[in-house]
Formats: sequence, structure tokens, C-alpha cells
Amino acid sequence: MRPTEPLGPMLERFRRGDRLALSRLVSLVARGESIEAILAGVGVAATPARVVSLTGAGGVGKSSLTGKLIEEIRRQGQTVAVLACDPESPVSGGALLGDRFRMPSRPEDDGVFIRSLAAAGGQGALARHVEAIIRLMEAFGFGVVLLETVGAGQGDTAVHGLVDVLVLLLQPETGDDLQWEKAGLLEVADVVVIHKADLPGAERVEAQVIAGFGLSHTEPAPVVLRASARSGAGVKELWQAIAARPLQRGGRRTADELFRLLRERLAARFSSARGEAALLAAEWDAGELGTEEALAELERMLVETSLKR
Ligand SMILES: Nc1nc2c(ncn2[C@@H]2O[C@H](COP(=O)(O)OP(=O)(O)OP(=O)(O)O)[C@@H](O)[C@H]2O)c(=O)[nH]1
Ligand SMILES: [Mg+2]
Repeated sequence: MRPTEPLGPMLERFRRGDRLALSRLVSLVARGESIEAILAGVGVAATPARVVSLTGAGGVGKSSLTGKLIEEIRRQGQTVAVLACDPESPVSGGALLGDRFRMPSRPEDDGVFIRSLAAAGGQGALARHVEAIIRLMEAFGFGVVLLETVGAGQGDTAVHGLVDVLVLLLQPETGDDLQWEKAGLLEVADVVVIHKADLPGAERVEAQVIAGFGLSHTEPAPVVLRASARSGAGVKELWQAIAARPLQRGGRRTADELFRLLRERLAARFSSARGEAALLAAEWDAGELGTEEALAELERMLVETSLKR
């Protein structure tokens, strides 16, 4: 094993604003090492950062738009840390190649810090590390933390609980509107961006999204706007919309969101169930047991196991 630098001096350098120390601490946290000791050492930020997630399907333009947002945020005189959270992609040298290409990396600008994170140890682990890494960024003094996340996975749901403003990116003509609705993301988004607005069909998607919101009554109402990283249109407006949201860590909450999480958890528990539940499922599968009967029985098991705890 590589000899590791002692934590004490590294924390000291972090507190003096040394970016190399910041980078090293991020690596330590991402590997899950002594998170508590590190966080105790960096302390709590005097001013909380505005933590924003950009979420959307692969290829919707999250990295490109993040690049544009970085420029806008810097124009407004604020500093920004970007964390690209990608549970799937292989990591090379601590950076996802694709993201490096599309985001401006500007070593000369101390106001920008870009880092890609992968999920060693699963998505739940990623979310836990991201929470700690956000705290590192805040303690270092960044005014804005942008998270790029891929969307509807369970790990992402956990990440959403860590942000103040959730931005959902959709694009014209891919038919993913339904997917987002199913994932409950449209409901929890603070800002919905119809991205690649230079392509045909953006207005139609925007109208659909707005019509969908007509049915819900969340406060404050989500913002829907069109933007294009390619032309730069809408980027300023997007940042204004993000900056105008109240700082609310954990973001918009709805009862539906909670029930959706419960459904996910139950599905996971039962899909790995052994014994009684698995037997029951097999009987249902074989047609020996009706659906109502099977559900009632599962419900009974659930209540019994929770009473036993
Ligand atoms: N027409 C158009 N294409 C865009 C725009 N922004 C990005 N693209 C293209 O969309 C593709 C994906 O862009 P990325 O920024 O990598 O998208 P991403 O969501 O970060 O992708 P992943 O990180 O792989 O999930 C690239 O080929 C971009 O050139 C835009 O505003 N208009
Ligand atoms: Mg990307």
C-alpha cells in the first residue's frame, strides 16, 4: 500500500485553502476512509453552499449545460464546485473521460473545482460519500455545489435528499417524459429544463410539462424553461431561476415521494426474500394462489416481522 499522508497536516492545509489538500480529502472520503475524522477536522461551513443537482437521462446534456452554468456562476462572482456522480461509468484517474471533455477544466481559475465520483461499494455508498464531500466543498468555501447525476436510480433518489435545488433536464423527441413521471422526478423537481431547445419539438415538450403541473399544487410552483448549451440560450435565465429558489436542503418533498421510496424498499426486500415469502411468491407464480390472497398473506408477514423487531 502507498504510504498515506497523515491526516492532521492535510486538514491544516485544507483550512488554509490548499486545493491539493481538498482533492486528497475528497479521494479519502470517496474511498470511505475515516469520514467522521475528516469531517470533524474540516468543521462546519460558516455559510452554507447552494447545492444544486442536474439530473436527467444519459446524453440529455447535463455536462454541457453544467459547463455553461459554471461560466454564468463565475460571471456572477460566485465560486463553484462540480461533482459528477456516475454510478456506472468506469473511472480513469479520478475523472470520467466524457465529462472532462465537455466541461471546461480551468486549472487557472481557483473559483472552480471539478471532480468526478464513482460508486465503489454501490449507490447507497455513493450517496453517503456525496453528502460528506458536499460538506467538504462547503467548508472549503465554495458558494455553489453542482451535482451531475444520471437520474432515476435508487442512488440518485438518495442524492436528491442532499440538495437545495433539483433541476431536471428533458429533451425533445425522446419520449422520456413518461419515464420521468414514473420515477416521480417531475414531481420533486424545482426547475424543469427542456434542454437542447435548439432542436425542434422543445415547445411541445414544454407545453406538456406545464400541462402536467396544472394537476399538482406544489408550493412554490416549479419553474419550467427552455435552454440550450449549444446556443447558450436560456442559461442566464436558468441560473436566475436556480438562485431564486429558497435554500431548502432535502428539496421539495411530497407524500407521493415517500410512498414511492417505500415501494422501492419493499420491492427490494421481497425480491431478496427467502423462506415463507419466496415460497408464497412461487405458489403465486405457479398459479396455485390468487393475487389478492398472496398480497394479503404478504401483508400479514410484513406486519408480523415489523412487530417482532
Ligand atoms: N442539439 C444540442 N445538442 C447538445 C446540446 N447540449 C449538448 N448536446 C449534445 O448532446 C450530447 C450529450 O451531451 P452531454 O453534455 O455529454 O450529456 P450528459 O447528459 O452529460 O451525458 P452523460 O454524462 O453521458 O449522461 C453531446 O453530443 C452534446 O454535443 C444542445 O444544447 N443542443
Ligand atoms: Mg455527463
